[in-house]
Amino acid sequence: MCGIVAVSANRNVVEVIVNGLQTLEYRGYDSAGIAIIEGDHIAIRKQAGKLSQLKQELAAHPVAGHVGIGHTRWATHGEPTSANAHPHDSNNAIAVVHNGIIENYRPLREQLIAAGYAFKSATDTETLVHLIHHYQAQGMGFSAASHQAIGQLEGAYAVAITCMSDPNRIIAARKGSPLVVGLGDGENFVASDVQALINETNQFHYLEDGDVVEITQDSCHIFDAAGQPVERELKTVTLSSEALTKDGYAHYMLKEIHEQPTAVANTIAERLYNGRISPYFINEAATAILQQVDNIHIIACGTSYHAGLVARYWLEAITQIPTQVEIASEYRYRKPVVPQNTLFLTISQSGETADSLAALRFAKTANYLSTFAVCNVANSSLDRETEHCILTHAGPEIGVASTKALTTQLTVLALLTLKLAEIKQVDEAVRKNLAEQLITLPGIINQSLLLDDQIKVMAEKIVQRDNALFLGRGVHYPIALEGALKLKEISYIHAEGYPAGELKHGPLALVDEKMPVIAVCPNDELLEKLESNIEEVRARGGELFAFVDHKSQHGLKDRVNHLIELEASGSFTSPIVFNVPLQLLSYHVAVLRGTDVDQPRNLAKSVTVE
Ligand code: HGA
Repeated sequence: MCGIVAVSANRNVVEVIVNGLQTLEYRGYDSAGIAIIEGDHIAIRKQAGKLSQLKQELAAHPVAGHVGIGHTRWATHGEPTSANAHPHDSNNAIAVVHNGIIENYRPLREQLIAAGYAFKSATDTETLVHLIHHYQAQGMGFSAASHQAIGQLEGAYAVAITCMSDPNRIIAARKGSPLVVGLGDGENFVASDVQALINETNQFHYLEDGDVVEITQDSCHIFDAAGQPVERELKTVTLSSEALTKDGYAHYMLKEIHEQPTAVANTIAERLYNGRISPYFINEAATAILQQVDNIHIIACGTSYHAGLVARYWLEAITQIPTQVEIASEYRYRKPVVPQNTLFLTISQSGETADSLAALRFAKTANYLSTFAVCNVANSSLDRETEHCILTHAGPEIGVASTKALTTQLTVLALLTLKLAEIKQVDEAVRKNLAEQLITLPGIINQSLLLDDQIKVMAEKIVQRDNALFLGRGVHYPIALEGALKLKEISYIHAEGYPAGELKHGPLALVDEKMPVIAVCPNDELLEKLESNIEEVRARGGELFAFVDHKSQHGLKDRVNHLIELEASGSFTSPIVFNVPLQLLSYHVAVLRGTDVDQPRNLAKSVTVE
């Protein structure tokens, strides 16, 4: 959350910074700003609202210069106003952009106010810029003052700093929030992720926690947490800038929903061969660990947590390995008991989710057999810090509401289940059937996408409602949770997901003719039970929407108000298939309500604060 771009070059850097911020808007979009060294002063432009507001401001009041920093914000401290937008400056001598939370900002702020500094914002960030100024005023150079001030910060941060007295240099640092350094020819860059710079360079250093970097047009020096010069590997990143466009779709979310057949096929490719998991899936060391696993703890947040919940049903039913799933922000602050031979597994699209990373860091100190992760971003903090990372091959996901990332997470978790099934010597015919279901999955998802017109009609029935209930049973219960989350996130309709059997224990009281109830009804051993739960809703006048397998012998046709039949899949991959029409349903409801589908209010994609 919050995106940072900083550039030192021999050309005007304003456009490079603004273009970089555009790709980082997924990280936060409540305000944006830029600071450019312009002759004898630092020119700052900042605006509340999206980057488009800043662009208008820049068109009205242009700036130009060879060195600058930029920021797109997701507020944690102080409202999303222009005053609280970054960059923050101290006496127009130093300017700072920051992603994260400075936890000790209150005492620092009080000390600085006592020393005579006047604060212009309510942010935690402003303390850093005055602190650097304070040390400079005592005679330190830009570099020494910045290192000194950064060393005093507690909490999480990625920062970039520019300074009038050393106008070619940018100093940046990270601890807990992501930051990469891009190297160009006569120009160097810093950004929150590689996407922001991919039009400028493909050469990147991934900074480690505690690193401080100093760049000028023609130099780049990295220092570790102890202040010692350090080399970080230079990586060549192959990411096409086309992957970051909407490709003709109205929204990134819609494009990403439609990319799912390909994303799943890419995630399976080379990992499944002749009905067996191939050595390309995980290496021998990881396989050796899986051979010892007696328990699994899955820790994640949001949509990734729902992926974990589905995996628990698969892992326990197919491999009989006891599996617990927990929300990372809860797990990290309790004292979990870790039985012998327990595998820690965390799931995160970005690989930068602060709570999941903290859980991983705790797990590395606890009695776990090993740490595994499922993640979409190679070289992310999670990828680098976990012992074994299995990448999803979803490609960049820009829409804040996760779609193809979840589908590919589930695909990886299904492959992992199959791998463990091989290790546990589950019957070969069973395993073959699971593998076949995975192979046919992209085609079946494609069929679900063809239901779009029917789903749009359903969306029109829901668009005026204030609340909705999503029901599922068994492995489809997490899909009901995810359906509700998606609707909340992008349409702002209050929605809850429930295991259908739980209705009578409370939520049934909410049901009347104004309550849409959306039921996920696959053709499985719980279908009859679910039908009874649906009857309970019908008897109370709730408006029923059902998604069913088209081959099932359900008796729902005359008992629900709206019914959509899906191409039948096997029971293993069924939760993945049923999730797709729910994504489309939320999407169409949100479009009809006129919300900002790709950038819903109050949210951001990569949640790098706790
Ligand atoms: N704490 C700073 C930065 C916010 C942030 O990184 N959000 O993810 C602020 O509120 O401005």
